Amino acid sequence: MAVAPPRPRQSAARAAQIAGFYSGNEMAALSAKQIDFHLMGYYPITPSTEIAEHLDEMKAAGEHNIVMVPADGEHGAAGICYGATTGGGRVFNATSSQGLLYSLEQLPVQSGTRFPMLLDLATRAVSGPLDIRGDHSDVYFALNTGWLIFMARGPQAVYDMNLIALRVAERADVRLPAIVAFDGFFTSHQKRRVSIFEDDTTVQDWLGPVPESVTALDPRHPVTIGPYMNDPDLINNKYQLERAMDAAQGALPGIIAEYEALSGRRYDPVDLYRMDDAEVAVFVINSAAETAKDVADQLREQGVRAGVISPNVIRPFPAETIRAALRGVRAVVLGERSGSYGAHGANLTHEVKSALKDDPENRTLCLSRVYGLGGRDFYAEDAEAFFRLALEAAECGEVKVPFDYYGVEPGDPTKPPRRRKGAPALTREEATSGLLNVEPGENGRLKVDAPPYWQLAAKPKRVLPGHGACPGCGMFPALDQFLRGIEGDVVVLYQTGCAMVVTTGYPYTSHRVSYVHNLFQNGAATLSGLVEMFKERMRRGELPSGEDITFVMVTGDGGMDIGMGAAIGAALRNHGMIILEYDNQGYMNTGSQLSYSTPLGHMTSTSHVGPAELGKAFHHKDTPQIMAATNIPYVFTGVEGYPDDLIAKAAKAQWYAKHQGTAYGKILISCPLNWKTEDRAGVEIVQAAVDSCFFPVYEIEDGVTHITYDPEPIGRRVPVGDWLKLMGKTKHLCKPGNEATLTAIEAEVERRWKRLKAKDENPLL
Ligand SMILES: Cc1ncc(C[n+]2csc(CCOP(=O)(O)OP(=O)(O)O)c2C)c(N)n1
Ligand code: SF4
Ligand SMILES: [Mg+2]
Repeated sequence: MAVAPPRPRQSAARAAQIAGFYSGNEMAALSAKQIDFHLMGYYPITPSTEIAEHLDEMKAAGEHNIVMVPADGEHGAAGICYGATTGGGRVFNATSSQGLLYSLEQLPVQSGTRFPMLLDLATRAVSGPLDIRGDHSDVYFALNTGWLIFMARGPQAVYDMNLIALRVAERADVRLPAIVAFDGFFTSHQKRRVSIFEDDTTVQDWLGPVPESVTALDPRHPVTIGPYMNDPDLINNKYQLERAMDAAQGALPGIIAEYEALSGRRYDPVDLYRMDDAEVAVFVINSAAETAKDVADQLREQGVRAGVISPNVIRPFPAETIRAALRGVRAVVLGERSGSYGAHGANLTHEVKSALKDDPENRTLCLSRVYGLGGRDFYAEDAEAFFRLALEAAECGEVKVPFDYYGVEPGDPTKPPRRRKGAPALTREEATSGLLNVEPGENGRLKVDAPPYWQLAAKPKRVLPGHGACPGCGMFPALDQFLRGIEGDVVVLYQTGCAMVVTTGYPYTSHRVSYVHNLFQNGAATLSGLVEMFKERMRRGELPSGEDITFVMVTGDGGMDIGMGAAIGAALRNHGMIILEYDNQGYMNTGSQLSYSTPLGHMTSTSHVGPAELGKAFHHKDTPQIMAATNIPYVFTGVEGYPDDLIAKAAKAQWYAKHQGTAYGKILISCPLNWKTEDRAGVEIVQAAVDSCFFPVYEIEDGVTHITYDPEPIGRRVPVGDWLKLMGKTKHLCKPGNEATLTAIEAEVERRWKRLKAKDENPLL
């Protein structure tokens, strides 16, 4: 295939623009489309997820050709992006919060080997506890990674900064990756009147061709990227990185001026508002700065010479400009949306203070305040309170409280999350029906003696009703069935996902048993630690003798993507615990993005259906078979429609967890909201998934496979299309023109089913 020669960069003159009404995420996606990145590696996380969603939608409509690679987690996404940059093209990623932290160790790898790319960060509070709203605690973790960091205070700035950042990043004397950070929800989701360049070519001409550099894709000129490097080269490498930051700082004014000529918009590294004669100032970043500016105007009307300092770039840190701006200021409040716990001020406080230290004539009093964590709003009265603090210090000539948190209450440590009234902790007697008996049987299989399901109905639920799941959701009916098959005390760990989100909104909890949350990349490791602590404390006699706890991890299918490594690790170590996956075929609590368990062709918010894309591009993950390959004693699948089967499997899982090691099970559950079905249709759809053999119901005990429900001999097998036609997300697969995808799904289902049957028939397989 012929490759079109890159367009040369043209001289800048004001280019045609069109007005629109877009959010920060939309502007991020639009700029990415216009830049025409070669590749985007991504993993969904609120509030940045929409960026990949918008780009996928545009791709399905045939509006761009960016290769969109859905990663198995942000660490994977960062690796995909890094690898792609070593191939010499333009690369894009978007993330937030824990996503940035999960990829953190890759960031210095990339800056240290000097491969530029663009990462959009819709900022969000770092967990834990988990909070999806915006602060700057995530971007602060990137301060030491060697990435350029631009701050964008509104949707327009997101677009503009993306173009400016990439120009700086790709300069031959810089060659550093860049982050453009904007406030989660406030900027990422709120729409504003904005302008974008009318022609994509304006953007591409502004950037020019991808600069020639080291590439791993030129076999005639082989290169060694990332050699093992020791003293003295490593320190020299870092010194060069520091010089690259200097080069970026030096290049910024020229690039900003060029961009102003092209767009009419100017972004100085530090936004100085009415600072010329200011005697008091507030230093805040991003959207809060706009609020502070309004308040500065009001104070000026009252005769107070107030000003606002707000950096648009924090790496490289514009120390000199800030130093100059504060020279005549009597007091400044340095407001930061992040803590640096134990450091007596967050990071930029110390950077501003150290900038001032280099000016022997500076007498500015500095007050440092952490504000707005976890998305706590910053209103005009808050900005005014900051100015009043500065005024007070200026008037009395001293800083009484140099560092504090703003807008907090001490809280009451005696108030843990509450169960709803009338739902005390379960007693062991209540949790034990006494009706279930499991013992070793013949042929290496356990024998379960269980009553019919209805007899267990009297057993109290471990998860209380009244949680926030959607109407018709299959999650809790199936979980409840499973948990009824478990006798005695249970401790649960829920990974991040719908089941966690809808049951534990602080200060309430729906759990009647002890519950631990960890993010879904690491729940299995966390629970394995708890299991071992239980065993050790029992051994030391620190817990009451006879204490007997079954440990159950509840995870979504997405948790078995990003958390696969942790799950496999726990399984290989064979801890006595149950990993229970509820599979709703996507990342549902974050808005229905594809997971690796989403089947081929299914429509999600990152696998759209359109002229250029037909849903998810690859087959669903066979997680039970992967877990079986770890040789754990018990693996099973199940559905709510076969309660006796599911309860027997729960009882077996408990026995294996107690006596032999890890048990893993996958339950297919309906998600009416994102499967786009009637609320009541779940049981029928799941039954069709089972009867079409898409979701076989089976168990693997001690490595031997047993199909526990076979639709074929009883004449219930249905074509895969009969299942797919029941859901809004798959109806397109049954329409003329899409036969190839339907055939591919049928073939894969058949291949897996035949292999399973062979295993069922031959214990050695
Ligand atoms: C490191 C990290 N990346 C991404 C997220 C965002 N996130 C939380 S839950 C979730 C999807 C969970 O999917 P699944 O496990 O299938 O559960 P479901 O929502 O479908 O119940 C995502 C993407 C996060 N919290 N942390
Ligand atoms: S999004 Fe789906 S899985 Fe999540 S609560 Fe709603 S119906 Fe249930
Ligand atoms: Mg899911």
